[in-house]
Amino acid sequence: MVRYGAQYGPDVTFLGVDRCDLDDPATWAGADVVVLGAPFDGGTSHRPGTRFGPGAIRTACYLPHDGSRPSLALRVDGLRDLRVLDAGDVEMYSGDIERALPALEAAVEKVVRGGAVPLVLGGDHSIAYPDAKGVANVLGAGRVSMLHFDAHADTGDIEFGSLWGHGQPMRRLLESGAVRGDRFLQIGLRGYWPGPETLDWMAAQGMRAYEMSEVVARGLDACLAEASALATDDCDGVFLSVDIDVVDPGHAPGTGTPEPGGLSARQLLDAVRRICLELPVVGIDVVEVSPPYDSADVTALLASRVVLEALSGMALRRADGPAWDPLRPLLDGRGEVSGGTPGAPGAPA
Ligand SMILES: [Mn+2]
Repeated sequence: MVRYGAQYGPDVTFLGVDRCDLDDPATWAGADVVVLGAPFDGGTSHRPGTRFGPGAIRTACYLPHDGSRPSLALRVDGLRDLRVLDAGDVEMYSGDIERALPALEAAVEKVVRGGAVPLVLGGDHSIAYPDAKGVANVLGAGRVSMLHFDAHADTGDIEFGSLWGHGQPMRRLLESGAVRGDRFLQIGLRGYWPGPETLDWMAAQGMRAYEMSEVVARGLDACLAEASALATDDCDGVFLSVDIDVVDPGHAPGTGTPEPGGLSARQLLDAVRRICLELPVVGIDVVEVSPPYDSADVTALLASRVVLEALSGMALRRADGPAWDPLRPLLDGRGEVSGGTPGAPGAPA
């Protein structure tokens, strides 16, 4: 197979890291993290454009695209201390969500089976379903908790007559059994959606939302400490899903459904760094960057730095601890770390 590359625009990698081809196991043997682009906005309910997110996040940086980013704060190089490869985009035609999401799920599952952490660049938030489901397909239903940064709960049931869209992935994940309701932690919710019926459903699942009002009252650090303890209680790993609209539109204007009153860019970067440093993160997605609505690349740059803080945190976690590897010990015969043929694609979403 030939590497698919980019669905839109040039086939560039995240800040110049080496490329790989998921269909050629030799090209990603030994990878710690595999970047996947999910250039999909067919699940968008309002302003589209996130199909251009992966390309913007890969390239938004004024420094050389040389596959190296030494962190001033942590004194590690997330792109070099870890083996980070970019597998290009998964082909996801916006007009066919029921084909696009399973294609992504199969790619994520393949990455996990190979012993690498999938880092998915969205794309609208509908991709969180295949992302977390693809991880759970390997590590086990209910064994991975969710830390979800967002202005929105994304727990809608049927929207515009469809079960699939960017307002519903979290409900579908719970219904599928991939993630337990009582290990589903949401941070940054605010505004005027969803309504009471959906909030009641969320409460009945045991979901815990740290709304912005609580974050402001208690402080983000206290909320994160509590959420982290829950996320690691009787779960083997953590999936981190970052909707860039958790950040205030003043710091992240390039997104489809902006909601005033969010986190600062600084708060999100610190939170992502801390989570990836302290917790066994086994999958990440960064979603809802919509370049057509961005201004001066502010939002794409922030997403780039979210990715780098995640990788820097993981790199320091490994440097600090003998048992860093978040994934390989969990595979327990379910993976094919030794470089064999990656497993069969997951069931259709
Ligand atoms: Mn959102």
